[in-house]
Formats: sequence, C-alpha cells, structure tokens
Amino acid sequence: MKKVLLIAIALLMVVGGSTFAKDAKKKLITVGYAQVGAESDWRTANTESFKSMFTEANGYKLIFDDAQQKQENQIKAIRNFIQQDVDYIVVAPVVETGWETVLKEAKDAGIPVILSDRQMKLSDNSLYTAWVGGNFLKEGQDAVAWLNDYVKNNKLTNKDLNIVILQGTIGSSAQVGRTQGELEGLAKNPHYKIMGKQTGEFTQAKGQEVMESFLKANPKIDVVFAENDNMAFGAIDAIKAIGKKPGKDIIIISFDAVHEAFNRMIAGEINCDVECNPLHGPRVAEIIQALEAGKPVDKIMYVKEGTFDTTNAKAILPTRKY
Ligand code: GZL
Repeated sequence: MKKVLLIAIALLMVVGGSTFAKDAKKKLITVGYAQVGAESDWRTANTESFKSMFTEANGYKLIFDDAQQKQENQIKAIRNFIQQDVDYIVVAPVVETGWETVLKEAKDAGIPVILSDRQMKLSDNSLYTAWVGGNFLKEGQDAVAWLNDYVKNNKLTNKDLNIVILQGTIGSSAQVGRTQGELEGLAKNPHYKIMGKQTGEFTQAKGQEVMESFLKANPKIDVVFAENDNMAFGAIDAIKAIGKKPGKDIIIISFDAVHEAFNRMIAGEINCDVECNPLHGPRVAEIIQALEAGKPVDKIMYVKEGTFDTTNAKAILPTRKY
C-alpha cells in the first residue's frame, strides 16, 4: 500500500511540477502599448522606457505599436490588443477626443486601459483606470513665468516684444495645456504681442518650415515659444539661415528638456526649457503591479517637472536620465 502511495505522490509531483513550470512560463503579463509615433526625441525616450521596463525578465510580454501619429492606427492597435486578449492596454493618445467607442470595446472585453503621457476627453471616466503624465497647463504657465523674470532681469519691462508660438499637434493635451498656459500668461502683459501661432506637429522639419514662414511674415520677432524641443531645433535652423543668432537676437523658450536641448542651452541657442518627463515605463509598471495585487491606484498621477535655462544647464546635464 505504502509503495502505491509513494508512486502516486511521485506522479503528482512530476505532473504538478511540469504544470507549475508551464504555469510559471504562462505567468507573463501581456501589455499592449499603443504609442503615438516616433516624432521626437521625447517620444524615443518614452518608447525606450517602456521597452526596457516591459521585458520577459521583468515578467511581461510587450506588444508595441507605433501609430505614426495617426489616431486611426492607434484605434486599430487597441482593437488588435483586444483580439489578442492582452491583460492590459496602455495608450498615449495622439489627440484628446474620439476614443469612447474603442474604449467601450476594451471595457466590454474586461481589459483595463491605462493612459500614459497625453490625456483623453471622455464622457465616462470609468473607461480608463489611471493616467500618468506631465501637467501641460503648468508647463505653459512656467514658460511665461520664466519670460517675465527674463524681461525684469534684462530691463525690458517697457519694451514691446513680438512673440510667435510653434504649437504641438493640435488637439493633443500637450498642445492644449501648453498653449492655454502660454496665452493666459502672455495676455497679462500688454507689451507681449502675439504675432502668430501655428502647429509644427512636434517635428523638427515642420517646426523649421513654420518658423521660416513666421520670419518671412514678421520682420521683427523677439521671442519663440516652441512646444517641444524638436520644433525648437527646427526654429534655430531657420533663424540661423537668415543670419540671426538664436538665443540672442531671438529668445527661444522650449518644452521637454531632452538631452540635446541641454546642449543647445549650454551653447546659448535655447534660453529656457520646461521639462516634460518621458520616463513613464516604470510608472505604468507600478500601476499594473498594484492592480495585479488588487490594490487601488490614483486616477491621475502628475510627474515631477522642472524648468531649466542657460544659467543651470551645464551643471544639471550630467544628472539627466534622457
Ligand atoms: C508630452 C508629449 C509630447 C512632447 C513631444 O507629454 O506628448 O509629444 O512634448 C512629443 O516632444 O512629441
């Protein structure tokens, strides 16, 4: 009898063990990430932070989709993730509207949706579980606050300043918030004259093109707000092409604070850069781990962000992570 029992236990261990091993392999959490595109240095850093976080070694299977800045591609990717019955869907929504239908499909499929980077405007906020990203309105306000200080410190308070704005992708929450913060802040000073605002789609090429048109239409531009660094790089090229000095003849205030932008501040070509931290991979992983453990998560999580300029860029550059 004892022998039979021993054989049964040994059998159970073998079957159990192999199931356990199979189970252990099956325990990967599948995450579908619908990324905006690859339009900027910021986006590259953001993608890298997801790809280095959501690895098999960390217990994940990442299905990554680059939508090339097209909402219809992101919607297709989300439907594809639903088809594959992933455990979590992460979206960096290229624009704020047009998501209700596909998010309802994810909800009906019982798949939690986490928003990262940009936000969505929804009539039913239960359609997503949590959002983590930058405070775009504050970023715009901080950019104007820096200009106000610059004007005071350089005895320009009674001088009219002609200002142009290179906006991000129209309707993206980064553009909506930054532009709102800029316009509300600039409206408080009658010496700030907004000569034009136009989207450069967050890309260097389009930013240069729009800046060229601003320079042709306005003989005197004093300040450029570029709603991301890649458009600032394009604006710098356009300004140099007409023999003017970026950062001296024309003040450049940018957003993102990527590595190359620090080099430009050190070179004096960008005067101020308002940070928008892209390293959301670990933050989204924290949210997923909390959900896996059945713990509550905050609906809205703003990341810490700073403002840098030519006075501190050199000292801070070695500490930068992107
Ligand atoms: C901001 C992000 C923006 C960056 C751009 O969170 O959505 O998109 O500012 C990027 O560089 O293209």
